[in-house]
Amino acid sequence: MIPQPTAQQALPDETFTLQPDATIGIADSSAQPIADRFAAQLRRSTGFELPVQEGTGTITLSTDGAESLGAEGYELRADASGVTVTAATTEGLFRGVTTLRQLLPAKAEANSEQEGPWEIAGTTISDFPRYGYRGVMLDVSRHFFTLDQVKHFIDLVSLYKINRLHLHLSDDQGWRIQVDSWPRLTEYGGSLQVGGGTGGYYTKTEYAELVQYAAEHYITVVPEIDTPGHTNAALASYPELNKGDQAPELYTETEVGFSSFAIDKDVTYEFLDDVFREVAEQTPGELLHLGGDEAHSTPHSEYLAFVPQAAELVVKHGKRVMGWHEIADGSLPAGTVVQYWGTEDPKAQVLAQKAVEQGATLVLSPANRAYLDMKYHEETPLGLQWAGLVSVEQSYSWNPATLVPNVPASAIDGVEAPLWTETLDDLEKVEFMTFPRLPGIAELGWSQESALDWTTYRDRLAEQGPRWEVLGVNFYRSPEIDWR
Ligand code: IFG
Repeated sequence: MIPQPTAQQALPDETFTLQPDATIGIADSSAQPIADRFAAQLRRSTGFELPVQEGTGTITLSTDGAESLGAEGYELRADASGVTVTAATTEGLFRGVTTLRQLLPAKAEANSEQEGPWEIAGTTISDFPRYGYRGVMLDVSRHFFTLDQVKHFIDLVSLYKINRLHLHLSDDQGWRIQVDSWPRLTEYGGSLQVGGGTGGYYTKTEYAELVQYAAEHYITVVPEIDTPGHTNAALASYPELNKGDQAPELYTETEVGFSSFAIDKDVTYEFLDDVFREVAEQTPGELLHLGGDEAHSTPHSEYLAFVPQAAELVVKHGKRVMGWHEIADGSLPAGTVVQYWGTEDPKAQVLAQKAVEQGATLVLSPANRAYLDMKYHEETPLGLQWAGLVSVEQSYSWNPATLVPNVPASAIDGVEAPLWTETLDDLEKVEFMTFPRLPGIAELGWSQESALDWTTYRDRLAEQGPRWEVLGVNFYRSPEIDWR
């Protein structure tokens, strides 16, 4: 089981077996969508009818209990008489059903009918997450990923109780989200991608469908519009955004730090006001990420003047600011979340401490631990290695509570694993770099500190292999793990 539940007891001599006449009971209609999605999956793999009905069933999903376990908590019991999942909210129920999926044999994930038996060893679980922010980031700018590809990614990461999807929607190589008031951002700025191939972008309809699909998996989308650097796609689309009113060419290489908004031009803030307004309107979540990283072509004094102005525009449109840790050098509005992407580099740690001193909280994405685009080892054919080689063990063996020195544990909102896509242009490559490291980051975000132990974790990770094979996940079979 990954993430390890907070409390789990085996019920020896008790085994639950799903029979062909099994039913799924829901205490009230709020559980219907979760029950329907779960039943549909089990019907495919077992061939059983599995009707969903009001009231109790062989498997009963109810949302009238477990209040003490919080919004994402749940209780689960499986014994010879059946399975019950109880939560105070549908989000908690979804987390409990996610656990139930892992208690069933891996073949329960199959898209075609499999032989039984469908057994679960008797157990009781009482579970809730350590951190509220358990994220993954997909860079859809360097290489564009379609709505269906992102949906598939959401299916996979939701298996590990990930609850935030940070979409890196703009960068030097491509602008990926429709902005009605500045249409050339996508028509022109979204037309290419790294390597010079055809890019792409999400229309507002597609983006709404993406946000909805994530919400059905109890994942909140955190959109990022990277500023004031990583802006070549926008600068190429509108000459007036440039200091000298000259638009650069579209860019399809992979250098960083060469682009900057014109900090002292009013049009820059008119532009961001429009962009943040339109993005905020499509964002049910409370966070809007304004980037802030690698602004090497923005004079630092101008950067310090820019951040509060950009942040003010995010707040104006009803969102809380999120940004990479460089923004902490400037003054931040209340409620800001600073994303730490440092390694052990003291300068980055100082910025994280500055963030906390001014009341911000932290999401931890240490590049030498959580960057899923880092190579596993020297021979990994994909990915980068500027932050070092990140083995499966390296990505798991760290403690979010103590990673950044001299900040209180209460300042940590959680963790996020970024997947930058300079070298990744299809789902197979995305899966190869994401699995098997993402589940470990998800565990660091969900499980109690006492559960974090590499020697036992690696055995639990090995048990995920058969599940990924059934699901067709192109995971890296790291020699660090004794795959089943
Ligand atoms: N740093 C850049 C990313 C990406 C990354 C690749 C951040 C915050 C290196 N910024 O990470 O755009 O290029 O590993």
